[in-house]
Amino acid sequence: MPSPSPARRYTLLESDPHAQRVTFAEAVAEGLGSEPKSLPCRFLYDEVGSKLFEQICRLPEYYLTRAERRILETRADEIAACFDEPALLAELGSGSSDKTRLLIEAFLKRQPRLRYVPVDIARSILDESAQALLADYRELEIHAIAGEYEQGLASLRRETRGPKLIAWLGSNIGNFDRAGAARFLARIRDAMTRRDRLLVGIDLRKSRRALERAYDDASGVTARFNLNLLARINRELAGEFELDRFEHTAVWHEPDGRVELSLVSRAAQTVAIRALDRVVRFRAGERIHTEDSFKYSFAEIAEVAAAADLAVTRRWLDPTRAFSLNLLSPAP
Ligand code: AVJ
Repeated sequence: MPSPSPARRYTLLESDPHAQRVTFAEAVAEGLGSEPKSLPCRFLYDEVGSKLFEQICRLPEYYLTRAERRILETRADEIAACFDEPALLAELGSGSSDKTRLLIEAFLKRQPRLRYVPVDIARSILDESAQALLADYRELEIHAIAGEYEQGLASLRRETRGPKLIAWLGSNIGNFDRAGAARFLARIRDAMTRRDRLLVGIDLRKSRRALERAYDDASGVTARFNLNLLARINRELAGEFELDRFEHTAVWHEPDGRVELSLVSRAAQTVAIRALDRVVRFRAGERIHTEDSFKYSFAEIAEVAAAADLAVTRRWLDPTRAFSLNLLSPAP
């Protein structure tokens, strides 16, 4: 039987705009009005920021993406073989679904068709990558969800015809602190049945040198990515930040297990943000905390999993042992 055309194998669910979280303007007013100053990292990913992040993934210093891809290249078949019935593949924060192709191919060697449910906030990227996947894999059916993780999970909870693999790759868990990671894993757990599995990419603790370089590369791409947050305030909120008066920094805090990204004011200065009708004062050396990237030991992975009623049943590492892929199952 011929496969239906790509268009007939694609559905897109757009999240309710009223379910929207805090707007950029509200977050900026709140974060720059606080002491110490901070901005939520999710605002780093506008169109410009997403492009810069793709460049980060190709940097020689940023080992994460390559290490994870390497694991999938060698282990995707083994991961798919964890299911003894045709499974569904879901992905939180799917982006370009680049690495996911390896999982899709592994499942399609074992089952005649595959339903893939990517969840991402960027609708245009979802559409684009879905079209490319559907053209390449005739046995694929895609139900894309454009929205926050929460919407995706609500919809995934209803997918119970067979077992599902929920992939959460790229060490995106790293943006949560330990308690937040446990809480979010528990939300995912709530959308799982006993036969479902969660595949989580988690970056591991390593030397300060390797970590600080990964987040402050020689070519300055990560600095541009971070400074884009100020550029975005200028673009969207008529801000008057002079980007060269702020410095990007990345500092490894060993006890917490996190790399802290900040923008440090190079001098005492006052910056107007006209759309907010306010000015923000900076002391020389004052920082805006923009992102945390948490790194894990095996014990820490087991702890956050257990706190969410999940157990680590399999783990795969890349040859340099920099990065881990973890298969989590509902705890018995
Ligand atoms: C997208 C959260 C996985 O923490 O490595 C990379 C974000 N920020 N370089 C990471 C990021 C600066 C990235 N995550």
